[in-house]
Amino acid sequence: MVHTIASTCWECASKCGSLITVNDDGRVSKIAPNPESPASRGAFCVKGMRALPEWTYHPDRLTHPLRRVGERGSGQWERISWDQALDEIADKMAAIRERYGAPALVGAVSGAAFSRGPVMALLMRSIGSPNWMINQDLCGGCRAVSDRLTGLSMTNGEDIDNAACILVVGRNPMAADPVQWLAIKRAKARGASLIVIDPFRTSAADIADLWLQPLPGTDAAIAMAMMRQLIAKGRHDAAFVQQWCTGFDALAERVAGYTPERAAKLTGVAAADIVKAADLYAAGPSVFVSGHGIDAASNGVQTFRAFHCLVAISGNLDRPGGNRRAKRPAGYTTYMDLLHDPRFRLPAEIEQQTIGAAQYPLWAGPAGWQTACHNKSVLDAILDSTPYPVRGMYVSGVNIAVMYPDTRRTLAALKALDFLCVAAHTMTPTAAVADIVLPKTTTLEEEEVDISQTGPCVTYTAPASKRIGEVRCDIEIAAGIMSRMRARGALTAELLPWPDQASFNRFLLGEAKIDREAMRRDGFAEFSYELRDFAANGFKTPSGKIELYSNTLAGLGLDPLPDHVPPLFERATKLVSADFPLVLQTGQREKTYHHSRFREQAWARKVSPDPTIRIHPETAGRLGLADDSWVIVETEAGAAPCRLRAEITDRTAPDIVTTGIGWWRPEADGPEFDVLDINVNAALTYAGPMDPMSGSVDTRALPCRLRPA
Ligand SMILES: Nc1nc2c(c(=O)[nH]1)N[C@H]1C(S)=C(S)[C@@H](COP(=O)(O)OP(=O)(O)OC[C@H]3O[C@@H](n4cnc5c(=O)[nH]c(N)nc54)[C@H](O)[C@@H]3O)O[C@H]1N2
Ligand SMILES: Nc1nc2c(c(=O)[nH]1)N[C@H]1C(S)=C(S)[C@@H](COP(=O)(O)OP(=O)(O)OC[C@H]3O[C@@H](n4cnc5c(=O)[nH]c(N)nc54)[C@H](O)[C@@H]3O)O[C@H]1N2
Ligand code: SF4
Ligand SMILES: [Mo]
Repeated sequence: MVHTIASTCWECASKCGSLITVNDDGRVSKIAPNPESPASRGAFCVKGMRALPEWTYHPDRLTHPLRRVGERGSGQWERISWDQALDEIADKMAAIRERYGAPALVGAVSGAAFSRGPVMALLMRSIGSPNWMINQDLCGGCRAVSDRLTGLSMTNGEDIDNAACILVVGRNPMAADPVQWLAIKRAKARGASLIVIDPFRTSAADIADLWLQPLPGTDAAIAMAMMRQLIAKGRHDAAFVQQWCTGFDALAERVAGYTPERAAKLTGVAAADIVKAADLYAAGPSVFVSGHGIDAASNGVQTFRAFHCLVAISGNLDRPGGNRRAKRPAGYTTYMDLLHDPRFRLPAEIEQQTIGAAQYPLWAGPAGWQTACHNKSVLDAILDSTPYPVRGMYVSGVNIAVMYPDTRRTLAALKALDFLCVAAHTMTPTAAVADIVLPKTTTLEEEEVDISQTGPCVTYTAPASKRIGEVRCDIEIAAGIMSRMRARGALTAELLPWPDQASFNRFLLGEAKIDREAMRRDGFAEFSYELRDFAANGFKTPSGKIELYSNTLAGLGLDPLPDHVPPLFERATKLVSADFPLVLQTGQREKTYHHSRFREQAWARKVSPDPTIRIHPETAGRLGLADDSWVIVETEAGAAPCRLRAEITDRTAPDIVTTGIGWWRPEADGPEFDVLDINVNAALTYAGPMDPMSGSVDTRALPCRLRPA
């Protein structure tokens, strides 16, 4: 019987409420937004509506395990059974574990916003390896480290609907987050003011009351000057600061040097506009909406520290119309709780061996924010055996060969492994160089329970579609690997006791007072929460307060106060000639794609057929670059160029060029599928400099040059 299920899309972290129509044959025929969802309130996007079902039923979908028969990357495969695949994976992993030690095995996944993150972490820990890697040095690592250091715990809790002023910094919600975009438009319609800080004129900038266009990577100076304005005019929340913050005097002294005029010189934004931004923000309640545009940078933690301190001293933390702290029903275990739960961890002396823990202890290892390892350092370990050899990898939910900078080196590292197993939906450039490829369920075939901080509510994703072929989900694959490693005496601990998603989700829900039947029926369950329960639920910092001045940073020999740190291109041009006169920005999101996903879909390729690079008309004229023509792009530190297609627009500034990410062509020859040609990461370096607090690298503010192809 045709029926409709209320569910939650988790194709991305927005987690929009959905209504899924399922046919007699168990296939999904339609996906629509669920206006009842308290988190998304009817917001949705074309990826969830169209790309996800087309991906699930695509003729190129991988439906059974494959074993490589030819050379690595030769594209020759044979079909094998799950038993054969899992036995072979366990044989190879156990042999590497025996010869080099368990840490020589690494698990790779995209992040911890989805259950596959903690599942990968606990699988690797069970095998005895502390090494699981996620994208965060390229994604939200700076925000997360700052949030934790400062003690805010506020990521994703933006209360846009009750804000009088919305401050959007380095975020393009129109493309990246339809939930935020809809909320911003609702807020504008009721008269809230909107400030956008972005070097590119985004759709949000088009509707903003005030658009500040800074030089890339200089935002901290704006935040510092805004704090100075608030303090100078007595418009900070002195009572809140007195009760809940430490280090205010030191912060006030530091920001005193940031006059609007000085900030104007550092950022290229008019001093009067910085003053206006401070006045609008001070009128509050104000919400800070941040994005990837100020993350993934070698000065990113300091930028976030400046904005996070602004949120704190203005009293906008955990109040209506401000930035809510993370909420959860009592008794519920979040993915983060699980990763940090002592019952599911390895002894500290083993976790201390996490790759990157020595250099980035705030990020990796026993005291790190997410306990994961540092990606770039893992690639080094594969190629140089420092700090020790990494010889085997299990990859699920990340397309390393496309999404990590320096594609040639990344591919060289993957090919240098003794054993590589990749779980994927279609043959990707990462899967193409594997020894074993496993067919993964899509999110339409899986059950997931999570918290949306936007609601806040518990979200429920129903396994709506009948599975295709022999596909399995992450926890089933992990359980299969566990049982075979156990049989080979190759487990260190039993840290993944759930055989399937249903039992895992029951564990997460735990003792929480959530009506499970209603949750399954509605696709979500609201729970009650209290704002400003600071006394009961204090700040997780050494002082138990919000740390404007961080003793943790001081103890590591790092700057305990936020500050402006010059962006890469300013530091770089001091060292080199004017050969690379432009600044390259990468990563601009497209509505049709999620990173490297969905390039196999004809409709998406029709909307967006090629990777584009946005160039100001003056610059294009000077360099003789015609609209729509192919352009060769080289960065100062990158090993090789890539090709992108010119789009001439005055949305970008004359010296700044802006492109997206994630390009490859599934129809091109493997194993590269054009990743060395039209993928911007082929033109980037992964060598650093790295943010000293988070280990993040610059994916923007990169010195570059262009020429006609
Ligand atoms: N459709 C779609 N949605 C997505 C994704 C996707 O691939 N496709 N990816 C998801 C993921 S994982 C992420 S991390 C997010 C990322 O999405 P966002 O957080 O929106 O980040 P970006 O699109 O990288 O950049 C946002 C804005 O930052 C600006 N920017 C660049 N440099 C600077 C700077 O120095 N200062 C300031 N103030 N602004 C700057 C850019 O011009 C851009 O307009 O999107 C998520 N949503
Ligand atoms: N130069 C540059 N590089 C960047 C960025 C940038 O802005 N500039 N952005 C960075 C950011 S913010 C991020 S988050 C990363 C993204 O990098 P990735 O996470 O690698 O991006 P995806 O293309 O989404 O890769 C997901 C892959 O996992 C596979 N997969 C396996 N299991 C699952 C599953 O259960 N669900 C899903 N959905 N997929 C599964 C899919 O087949 C797909 O190939 O890239 C980073 N790289
Ligand atoms: S934004 Fe799109 S892909 Fe992401 S959860 Fe919502 S509908 Fe799904
Ligand atoms: Mo990301």
